[in-house]
Amino acid sequence: MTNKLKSVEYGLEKIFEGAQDFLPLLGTDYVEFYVGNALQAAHYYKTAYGFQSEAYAGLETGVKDKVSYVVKQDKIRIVLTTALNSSSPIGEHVKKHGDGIKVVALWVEDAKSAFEETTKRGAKPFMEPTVTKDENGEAIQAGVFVYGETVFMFTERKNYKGIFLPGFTKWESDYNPEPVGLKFIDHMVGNVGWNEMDTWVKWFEDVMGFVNFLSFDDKQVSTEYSALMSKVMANGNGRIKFPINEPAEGKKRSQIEEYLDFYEDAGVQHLALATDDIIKTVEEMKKRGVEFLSVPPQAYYDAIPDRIKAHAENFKEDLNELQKLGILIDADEEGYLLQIFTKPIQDRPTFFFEIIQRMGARGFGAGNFKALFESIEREQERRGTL
Ligand code: TYF
Ligand code: FE
Repeated sequence: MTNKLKSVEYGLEKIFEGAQDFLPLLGTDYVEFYVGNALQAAHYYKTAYGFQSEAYAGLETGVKDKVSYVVKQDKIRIVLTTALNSSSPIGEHVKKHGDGIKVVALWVEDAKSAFEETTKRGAKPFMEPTVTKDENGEAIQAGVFVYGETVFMFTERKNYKGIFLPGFTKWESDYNPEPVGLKFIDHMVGNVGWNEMDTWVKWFEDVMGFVNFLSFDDKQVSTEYSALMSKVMANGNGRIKFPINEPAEGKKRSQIEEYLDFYEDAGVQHLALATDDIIKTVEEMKKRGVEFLSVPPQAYYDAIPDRIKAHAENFKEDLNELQKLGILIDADEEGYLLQIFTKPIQDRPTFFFEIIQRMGARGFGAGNFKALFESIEREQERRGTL
């Protein structure tokens, strides 16, 4: 847990040296959940998280087999999709996994080239380059499988001027709760099966041209009961980060194992959403009924002044206020970060959100792992899944 800085420095050097140009990524375009009831899910994302109505496709727009709602907050775009009949692969996905992320759309200049370059390097195709058009222009999308049934969808929209993608109409709604201050996706974490970590690290290196810029082994990431390993993969400019977790042997069932058991596959475990005022964001989310993991014990907060002492001058937040909300604090040589985790947001203990505010720090809160995993274990204990 201590050699963070060294690995960060090493990692960044490697990123610049090893940067690949066969797959330039402009950012995360959207994340699509397959859910059992998209109408209700969209309401939850608006009410509880302050997302805004953006676009819609369904029966009213001529789509017969599925419905999608697009919601947006600053740079974060989430699509909620459900099946309209029992033979839909969307329904099959929900039957197997419960609600969860099917598609991670990556914004590219050239979707056809992204598809060719990645499949040439071994990616399994999900969808050949496909052009869609309407009066606002055309978009091109192509998809490849990543872990489990999850898909990376290369999305080219330079010739599209419409609201989201062809086929979608603007979603006008009279119900518009205020945003809570969420800005962009900081990172997106995948859980993979036992002994699959190395395969996926290599996949991200070979197929996507990513580099492994931080690693945590099971000795760093363990509690009395459970353990995991985590490796952070990042693209050439370091802006797109996909950490990967693999379960490790512990006395009891780790959260990663629990995820794999209930999702019945590898898949996306959490999205970290960035804010620049975590206190305001979390207070607002709590008011709207979002549930977070329990507050760590007093001893955790007693150790914080020492942990952040190198940044005491820049540290603006009131520790008591952070403690009251259960926000975690970590620091490295470059700065500090504040983070908090929701409970799983569907009935299966699978996907959850992280809210993060970076004040210079580039790590992932390794100093918080123990306290965080103990909070997660208290939840597992409560539901009898530890
Ligand atoms: O993304 C991360 O690495 C942190 C910590 O199962 C973390 O948010 C790591 C593993 C995990 C939950 C959170
Ligand atoms: Fe995270």
